Amino acid sequence: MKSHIRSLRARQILDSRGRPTIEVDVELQDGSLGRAAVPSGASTGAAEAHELRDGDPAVHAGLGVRRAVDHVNTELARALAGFDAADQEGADHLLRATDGTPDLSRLGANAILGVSLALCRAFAITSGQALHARIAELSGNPQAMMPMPMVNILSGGLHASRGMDVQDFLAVPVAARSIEEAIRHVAQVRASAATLMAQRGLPTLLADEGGLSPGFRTGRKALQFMVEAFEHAGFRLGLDMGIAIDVAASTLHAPDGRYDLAREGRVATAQEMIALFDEWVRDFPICSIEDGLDEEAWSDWQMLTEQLGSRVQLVGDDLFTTNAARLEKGIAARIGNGVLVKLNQNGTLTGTLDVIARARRAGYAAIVSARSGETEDPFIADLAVGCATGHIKIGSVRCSDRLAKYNQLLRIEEHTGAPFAGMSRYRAWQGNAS
Ligand code: 2PG
Ligand code: MG
Repeated sequence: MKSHIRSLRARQILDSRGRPTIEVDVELQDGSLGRAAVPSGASTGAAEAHELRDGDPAVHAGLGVRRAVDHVNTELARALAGFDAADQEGADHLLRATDGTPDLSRLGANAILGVSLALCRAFAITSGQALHARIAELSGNPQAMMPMPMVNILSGGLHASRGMDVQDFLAVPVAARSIEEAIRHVAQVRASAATLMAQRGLPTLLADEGGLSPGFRTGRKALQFMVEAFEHAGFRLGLDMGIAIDVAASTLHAPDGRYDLAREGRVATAQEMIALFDEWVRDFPICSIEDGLDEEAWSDWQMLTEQLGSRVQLVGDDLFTTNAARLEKGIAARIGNGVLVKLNQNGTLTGTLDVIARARRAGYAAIVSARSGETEDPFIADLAVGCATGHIKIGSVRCSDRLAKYNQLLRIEEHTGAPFAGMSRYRAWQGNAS
C-alpha cells in the first residue's frame, strides 16, 4: 500500500539558538517524504513531556540529541515499519506504547514528536492534501480559519538574560481584517519600536524570539513604551492595537512562594501580583495575560481567574503544559480561560489535537505557540489554521525561524481564502480603548 511506512530517518540539526535539535524524515512506500523538525523551550514547564538530551558536557554543552536520533533510527523505525500513515492516531498510540513512560522520557518526546509530525506531512503529501487540510481532517474541523497573531515586541525573562522581569510584551493587531493586514500592522509597530529605542540610545539587538530587550526596570515602563510604539506607528490604542503579556511567572517564583521581581527590586505575593495585573488591565488595552502565576499555584490561579477572568484572557502555558489531565483539572476548578498549545510539551500530534478539542468544549481559548528555540519548520502555522484555533503566537517579525511561520500563513491565506478570526476567539475582549 502506497501510504505504508518504508523508512524513518532522523538527524541532529541546530535550532535558532544554535542548540541541537532533531529532524525526522518519514518515507512512505510511494516515495512520499514527510520531514519535521522539533523546537525547544527555555522557560519550560515542569510537567512537559521529556526532551531527551545526551548530557555529554564535551559535546554541545550536554545538549546533543544523538540518543534521540538513534531511538528514531532503530527502535521507532522497527516499531513503525510497514505501518499505514493514514492512521495518525494509531501511529501516535504506538509511539507512546513503544516508549512506555507517561512523559516519554525513555525514547524522548523530541524523538517521538519528530516522527509524529513527519508522518502527518508524509500522509498529506501522498493524499494530495495541504498540511492544514490534513490537520483539519484529523481534528474533525470543517472550516479552516486564519488565526489572530500575538506578536512579540519586547522580551525579558529567560529569553533576554532576565533584562526585564516579565518575559514577553506582545502586540495584537485587533483591527486587522486579514492575516496579511495583521502581519503588516505589527511589522509597523516592531519597526517603530526599534526606531524609538535607537532614538533613546537603548539597544536594538535581538532577543531569542526576534524581539527587542530594552531592560526596562518595571512592567509599567514596558507597557508605556508599547503604547508609544503603537502611536508612533499611527495606531489607536485599544482600537487598532491591544497588548498581550507572558509573565512566565514560574521563572520568578521564589522558594517562599512569593515572586521575585528582581529587576524592579521587590518581592510580591500572589495577591500583590494579581493587584498589579488588575492595575495594568485598567490602565492599558491588555487582552491576554499568560502564566501570571506559578505553574503549581492552583488556588492562587483560582483567585486570579475570579478577579480578572471576565475582563481578560488568562492563559496557562507552564500551568497546563498542553497536557489533557492538567487542562481538565484547570477546567474543573475554573482556572484560567485559555491554554497555550505547544506540540513538544505534549509529545504527539493527536495528543495535541485532543487538548485543543478539550479546550474548545470547555469554552477555553487555545493559542498555538512556537518555542523560544525554533527551526525553519512552519508546522504550527498549518496547525493553527487546520484546527481553527483563531490564535497563534510565533515570536517577533524578525529571524527566518519566526518568518517561516508568518510567511506560511500568508501563503495559506492566499491559497484558501480562509476567513480571518480577528478578535472573535479572544476570551473576555471588550474591544474598548482605555
Ligand atoms: C513561552 C515560550 C514562547 P519557551 O513561554 O510561551 O514564548 O517560551 O519556548 O522558552 O517556553
Ligand atoms: Mg509562556
